[in-house]
Amino acid sequence: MSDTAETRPLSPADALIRISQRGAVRTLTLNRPQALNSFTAAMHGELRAALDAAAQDQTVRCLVLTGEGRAFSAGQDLSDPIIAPGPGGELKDVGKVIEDHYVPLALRLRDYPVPVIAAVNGVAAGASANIALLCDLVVAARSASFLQAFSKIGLIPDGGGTWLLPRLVGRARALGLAMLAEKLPAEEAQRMGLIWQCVDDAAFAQTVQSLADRVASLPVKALVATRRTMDAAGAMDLEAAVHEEARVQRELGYAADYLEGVTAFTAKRAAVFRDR
Ligand code: T3D
Repeated sequence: MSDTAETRPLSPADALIRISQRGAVRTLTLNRPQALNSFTAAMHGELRAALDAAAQDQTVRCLVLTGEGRAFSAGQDLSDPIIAPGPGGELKDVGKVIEDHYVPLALRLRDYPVPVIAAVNGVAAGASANIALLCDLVVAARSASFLQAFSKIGLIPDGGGTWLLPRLVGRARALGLAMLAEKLPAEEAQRMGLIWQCVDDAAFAQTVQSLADRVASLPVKALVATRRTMDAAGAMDLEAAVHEEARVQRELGYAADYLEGVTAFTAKRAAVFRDR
């Protein structure tokens, strides 16, 4: 993808989820900067629709999730009527909010048909930190941070956090992050293996764009199968995992991308992958 490829807006500029496309890269921008892009029911609804639309559009080969303004997202909007206590202090069903909104979002990202990059432009807190960490590649600006804010309000990590954090950084660090709820700077997040890359703020936009273009040019069907097979292997012993690898390789070995990859290698030319 050349640097001059045009970015096409696919939503109104004031949508809660701003949608744009550049080449084969679809970008979804969480767009409630006045409340640090925290999630309301309405924003969840727009995100679900935007994810469905991108999944169905065969021109999309990589998805980028990012935030407008100085935050990636501050998690659940704590003043949204779905969650905020009533005027007399009546409590709402928090479990229902998680089941209705965050469970489908986490599972959608786990099963997404193209690779997903989280471009963490600023603080990512609460469920949004874990939604970002569930993406396939997490790139953060150096000024960004990750905050497991839950213990501050008497909750546990959600958005997949209890499953993901110990797997990414081990039990000791996962418990430290979750219990102490301290902001983890992006640089430290990269150092401990929580994210793929931390980049200087000045280079952030260009790094995300180049990475997304590169991912879109790779055999995305195989990349998605890699994610799925690695996730499944976590619940298997080695014997089951190597058999599963054989099963997936058999499937990919009959796909057009494999033929193209081998043909291009033999001909000493760049491969052009098209499968999805
Ligand atoms: O019941 C449930 O919550 C169930 C759902 C669970 C899933 C979750 O995500 S739980 C975790 C929810 N999120 C949080 O607890 C994070 C709350 N926010 C913060 O801790 C801080 O805002 C940040 C560390 C993210 C950023 O701090 P700072 O100092 O840079 O910004 P700020 O001044 O705190 O926030 C700026 C504005 O955004 C402010 O509004 P104002 O005063 O300018 O009108 C603030 O109220 C608003 N804001 C930030 N986070 C949220 C929020 N508004 C609503 N909900 C938020 N989560």
